[in-house]
Amino acid sequence: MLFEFQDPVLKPMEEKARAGERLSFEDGVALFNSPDLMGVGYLANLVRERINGNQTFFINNRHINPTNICVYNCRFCAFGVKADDPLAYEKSLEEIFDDAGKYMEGKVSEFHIVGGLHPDYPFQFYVDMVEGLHERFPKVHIQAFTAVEIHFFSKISGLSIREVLRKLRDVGLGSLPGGGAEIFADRVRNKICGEKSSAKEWLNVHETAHSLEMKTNATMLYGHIETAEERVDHLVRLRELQDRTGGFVTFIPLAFHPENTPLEKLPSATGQMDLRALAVSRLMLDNFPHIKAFWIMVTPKIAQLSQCFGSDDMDGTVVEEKIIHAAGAATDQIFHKNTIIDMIRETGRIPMERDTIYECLEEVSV
Ligand code: V47
Ligand code: SF4
Repeated sequence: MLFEFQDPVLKPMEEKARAGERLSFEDGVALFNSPDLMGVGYLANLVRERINGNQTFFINNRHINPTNICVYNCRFCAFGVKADDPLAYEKSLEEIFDDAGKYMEGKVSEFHIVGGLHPDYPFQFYVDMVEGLHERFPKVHIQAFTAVEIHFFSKISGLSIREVLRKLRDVGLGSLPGGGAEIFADRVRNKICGEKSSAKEWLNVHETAHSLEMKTNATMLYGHIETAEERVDHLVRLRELQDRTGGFVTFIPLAFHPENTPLEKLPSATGQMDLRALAVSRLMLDNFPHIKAFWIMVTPKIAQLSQCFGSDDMDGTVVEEKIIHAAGAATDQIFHKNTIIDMIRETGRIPMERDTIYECLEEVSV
């Protein structure tokens, strides 16, 4: 059956999507601006099914946020606070190890660790954290520290990015999460997070990690002050790095949550925008193996719908999430494995339990 596009601008992209041909910057902008959301979703689904068939991935993981005290003041963030804030917290290494040990009966395969940039912790604290977790839970993959954190560790330790990554890798760090990318364009970065790593520095951390054979994720924070052109520029810069290294495994568009942030007058991202961001990412990032709809970020309902709008992953069981909940996320913080499996089945896709780097895959048969 032929699909009928409501927007003729999309039609020439169908052949490209089917053939795996690269879309241009202009195509990306047209996809973001097209009134034909179903047409954009149709194109993204062609690519999604060509790359990932009928499978939808999930992981049994735990998020750990060691501290919310942060030297920076990103304007989109409600999580980071100063040490004298009544909401400030610091977890000791023992508390972090205890947190990690909770719920271990669920066969956790990943610890996902990101936090504030603490003004006083030495780099050794983070080395001890990774080493201690790896010693206690040797089978669990440790995905920790955004590129912004790695860059900060390099500043406080005087070590190069490569040395920081090597030291952490040698004690058990498996891969890097994709946070801290926000929007690469200087205009936006200067306005919302001018103090922290630049786009060039973020990309350099990931390129260095890839050269050390470490896999990483990438993100894009959308739905604040960025334009369609700036979103496409972000995706194209990631695509170019992936062409050189092949080290990214998954891309996660992050919907801006305004509550309790200095930008709280801005409206929240709509469901239409969430689906479109996932679909356009799938279409532009032709060299990324996976596109993740993080259910905590976009709601479980959109995460389900997005399984036919380009995404092939729903993230995981999570248990405790503080960053988006500080900014008003109304979602739960925990999903039991069976709930995720049922949600995936309902979409008509086949649930596949994965590890962090999508190497250990198991079709769920119950
Ligand atoms: O860099 C902060 C985002 C990121 C808000 O790799 C916000 O699988 C929306 O690294 N509204 C950190 N987003 C979290 C992170 C992450 C998250 C999910 C999956 C993965 C992955 C990594 O959280 C920050 C920033 O982009 N963030 N505040 C907010 N108000
Ligand atoms: Fe700190 Fe990260 Fe929040 Fe920025 S986004 S203020 S770096 S915790």
